[in-house]
Amino acid sequence: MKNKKLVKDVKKRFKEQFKTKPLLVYSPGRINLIGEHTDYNEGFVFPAAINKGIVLAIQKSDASTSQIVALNKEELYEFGLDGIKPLNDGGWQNYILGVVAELQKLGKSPGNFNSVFAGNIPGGAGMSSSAALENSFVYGLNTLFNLGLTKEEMILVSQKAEHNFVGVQCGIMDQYASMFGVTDSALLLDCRTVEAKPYTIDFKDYELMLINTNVKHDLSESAYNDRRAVCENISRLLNVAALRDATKEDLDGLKTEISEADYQKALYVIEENNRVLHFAEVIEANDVEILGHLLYQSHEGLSTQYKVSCAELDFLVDRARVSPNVAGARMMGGGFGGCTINLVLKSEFKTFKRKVSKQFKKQFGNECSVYKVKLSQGTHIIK
Ligand code: GAF
Repeated sequence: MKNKKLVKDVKKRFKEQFKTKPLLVYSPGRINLIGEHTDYNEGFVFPAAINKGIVLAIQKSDASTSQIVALNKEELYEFGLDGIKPLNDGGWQNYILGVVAELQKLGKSPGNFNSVFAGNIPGGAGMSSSAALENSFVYGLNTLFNLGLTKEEMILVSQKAEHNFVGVQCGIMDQYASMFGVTDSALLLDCRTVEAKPYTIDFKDYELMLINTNVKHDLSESAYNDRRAVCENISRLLNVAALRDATKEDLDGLKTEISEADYQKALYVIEENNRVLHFAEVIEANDVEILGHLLYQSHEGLSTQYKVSCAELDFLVDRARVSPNVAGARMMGGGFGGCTINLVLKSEFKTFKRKVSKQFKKQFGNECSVYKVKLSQGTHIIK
């Protein structure tokens, strides 16, 4: 669904349900050019906000409870502001409850509110619908109740909501990209200083293609937290603040103390950090061959060293590798499903799309989805 229609539908539903005029917030999903699983190692990432997102309509309420309508699911949830706890069976509610509870912890309690939200980010695609949802609520509540939080503070609220109410010990990449996105640009983000440099993206004869496997394997949350724990453990053994500070030589010194599997995971992180910085150097010269090569290397590391890929993602990257029309490809996001990101020759976009879709269907029996995205502005009020 197009963003304009999304705004129209959310506005209409809010009016029907709550009979007042809302504040409207748009918060986008994100892609990531390169730099996967480096954010929680205080390393570098290269994400961009996209033209798919969440639209939130929100207004203060005098009632003793707050109401949220999730328009895509046609679900209404009502809750009180006291003693907020995560729901046991998970679901979208926890992202929002988490945001409200984390605001309360900061002493920035909002009052009751009514809200309607809907989105067009495909779920489980690794395009951060969760960060978009968190950011839309923290931004909306901050504006509505004059809580005085900066954008930097708001993304920390979103991240904590995810840690404490959803149970994923995520880094800061998704919330940052969704909040601070710049039109036509990707952000080289240093996850230690939480400062970013925008790069205008124009791959000339090439463009980005996302291919969604439409699968999300169960492992994703526990495996994510496990990977983070491995990295933190190795940092402790190396006596550094984070793997960002380690070199391959440091790691080699630990070889007898850690398993080969953990060694490879940490090595992946060190190498991926270097790849992001290399990518940023090459992007200005638009040397598509090197950029593509770095994407393939990133995937290889994610698949064979960090072990967060899956058969569907590997298949898509392999198909890209043998196509003369694709410069590079890799899995994107946390892994175990979701999308690959591909650098495809513009003139051959349709041909590759047709071919890869057919091959995927033949191999796995289900359809993959192909998207083109525009790099867009971050979270903002819709006037
Ligand atoms: C998920 C997380 F939320 C991010 O913080 C990041 O770690 C990513 O996986 C992997 O790069 O999207």
